Amino acid sequence: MDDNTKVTNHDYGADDIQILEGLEAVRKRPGMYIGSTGPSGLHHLVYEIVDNAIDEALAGYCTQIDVKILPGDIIEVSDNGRGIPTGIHPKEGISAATVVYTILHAGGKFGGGGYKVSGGLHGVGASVVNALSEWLELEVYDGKEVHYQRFERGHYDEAMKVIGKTDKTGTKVRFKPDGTIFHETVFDYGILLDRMREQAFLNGGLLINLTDLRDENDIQGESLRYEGGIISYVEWLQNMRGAEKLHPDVVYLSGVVDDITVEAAFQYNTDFNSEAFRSFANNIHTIDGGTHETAFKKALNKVVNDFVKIYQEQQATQKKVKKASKKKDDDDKKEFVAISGEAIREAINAVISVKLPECEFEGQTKGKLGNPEVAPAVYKIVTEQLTYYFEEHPETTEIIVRKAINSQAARDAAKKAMEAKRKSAADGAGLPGKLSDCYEKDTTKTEIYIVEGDSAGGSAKQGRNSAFQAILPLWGKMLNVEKARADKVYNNDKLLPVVKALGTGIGEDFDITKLRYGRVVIMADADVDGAHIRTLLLTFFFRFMRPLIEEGHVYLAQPPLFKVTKGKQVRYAFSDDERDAYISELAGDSGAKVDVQRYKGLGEMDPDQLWETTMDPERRTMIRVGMEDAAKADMIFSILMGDKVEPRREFIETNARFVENLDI
Ligand code: 28G
Repeated sequence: MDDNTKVTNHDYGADDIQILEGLEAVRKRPGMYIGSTGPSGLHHLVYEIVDNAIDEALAGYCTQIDVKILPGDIIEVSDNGRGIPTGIHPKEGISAATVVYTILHAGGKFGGGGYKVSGGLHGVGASVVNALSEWLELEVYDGKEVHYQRFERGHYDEAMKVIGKTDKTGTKVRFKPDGTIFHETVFDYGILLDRMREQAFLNGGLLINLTDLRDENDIQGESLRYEGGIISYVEWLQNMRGAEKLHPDVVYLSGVVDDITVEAAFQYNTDFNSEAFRSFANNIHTIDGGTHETAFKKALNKVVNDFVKIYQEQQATQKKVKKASKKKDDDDKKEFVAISGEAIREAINAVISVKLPECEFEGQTKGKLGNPEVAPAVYKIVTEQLTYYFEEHPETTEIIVRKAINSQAARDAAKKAMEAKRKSAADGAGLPGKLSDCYEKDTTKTEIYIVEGDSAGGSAKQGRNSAFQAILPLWGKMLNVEKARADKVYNNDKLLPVVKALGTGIGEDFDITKLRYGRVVIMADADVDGAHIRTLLLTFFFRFMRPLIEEGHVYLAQPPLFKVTKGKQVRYAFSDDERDAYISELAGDSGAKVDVQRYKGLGEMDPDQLWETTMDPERRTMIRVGMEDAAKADMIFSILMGDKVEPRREFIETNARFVENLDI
């Protein structure tokens, strides 16, 4: 005890200075460590702590994690693992647990040849969370005693001390995020629930309890444990999407090559154009895929094609037997044409999870796994295991093989129809008739506004700067791409103008170098129909023109919701709060009459207003659509357009935030 008090009383030695510098660095540039100081960064704090508990579960010592949101938006996380070691750290001369919570980069690779597997900051998480918390309390249960230490903004006055006896083991952490760092310190139950559920799926068998105790009259919670791991994940996703299964069982493949553990699970459904992959590396969601996802697709391609070939040969032999007497053998020997990857993946729902000693993440948002050594490992395991699975399950195999053949046939038919259309001059092969094009050709300058409705299209057309802004009006409800076969999507009269105007083609023919506009802006009303069109277009881009989103070409225009006027003074408001602020600003002390107009739709704005508020690059705000947004739209689309009522109801209940934000 006295030994520990050496570091108290601000008698700092060299190591303590290192501590202080580390914590200061985190507080100075929180974004470097947690991405942002907005809601995403705030929730990240919880993930960091939970990840440490998950590591303890992966080490085989923890079976249960409890996460509580306490009144005042204080987070409490506890696990039943071994408890962070509390003994004096030989190098630092303070408790090992204190080291973990105060020294940046403490943790990292856990000793004993193991490795940090779960997401986050590779073990630097605890000290980062501590530095960014107004206060944090740590309790360690070692089977005999309860050890306790309190920190404020990462600093402590008192060393770790014993505060009681216990026969349990584990770790408990309570913290209050620092309100001077985070813009907003209110946690979103739905966001935490999504993350905890994902982690419960990825760590099959682990029990995670999430409870929101903020409102004593409305306590909510969820107990998450999935014995089936990622198999359960696929089942849950299929159910959420309201998909009808094409075959009864989820296909599950797993194996270990060198230090790389690979797990994959998938199932097909009866929809069209609804390929969905979720991939993870060390429990971190790789939203942009990477080497594991690419290798999985390649392996799936190979094995399904192998079995398509066998199936077609069988069919041919059966035919031959029937007409054996009539024809000579080699008459109808057909060349085998491989099924395309897109056709093979149509309507698949897959989860891929790999675990490896050290992940490298690439891309702008670090959402893509880069490790090259993962590809051969995934390819080997998936080809071997899937071949074996198909041999063992002939009925499922035949269903999948026939679906692949049918998907390819639909695509071929669609292509033919498209080409025929292209050739027929009457159809106006070039640009769509409704497009008001711009003069500029340089795509670093050009933009196209896809506008909902004819009247809004008219205003946009008059208000735009025709040098670099093109307008394409769309109207009415659009095709449900999920329920429509490929050939219908290719030829749909609502989407075809979009495809033609962008110039890139879609699906396998997509060619970004042909893109005619650098920015593709969706401009829809801030109401339910607008949200519908927005979701649908994003889903369409996500599924058929994905690089458009990946490379950041897609934007959402932000038209104002209110116009606040007093005499000649005009303000445009984009939210209720902003409206109220302008009302008081303009009313001033005089309390003079202020006029408030609510825009029900873009069509109510005259061309000048639309230009000023929404289209003028100098004054507008636009949201660039990221892969995460598009993937979310895709999921929302599936749920809201699906046939099943139950997932829709559940979705709307637990995801009020999306429904609010997206106005669906
Ligand atoms: C409740 C909130 C989050 C944790 C453990 C258990 C151990 C541990 C954690 O060790 C590595 C080793 C010593 C510094 C390991 C216990 C080996 C033996 C552990 C958690 C680095 C950290 N016994 N449980 N860390 N040490 N749970 N839950 O954080 O040198 S973190």
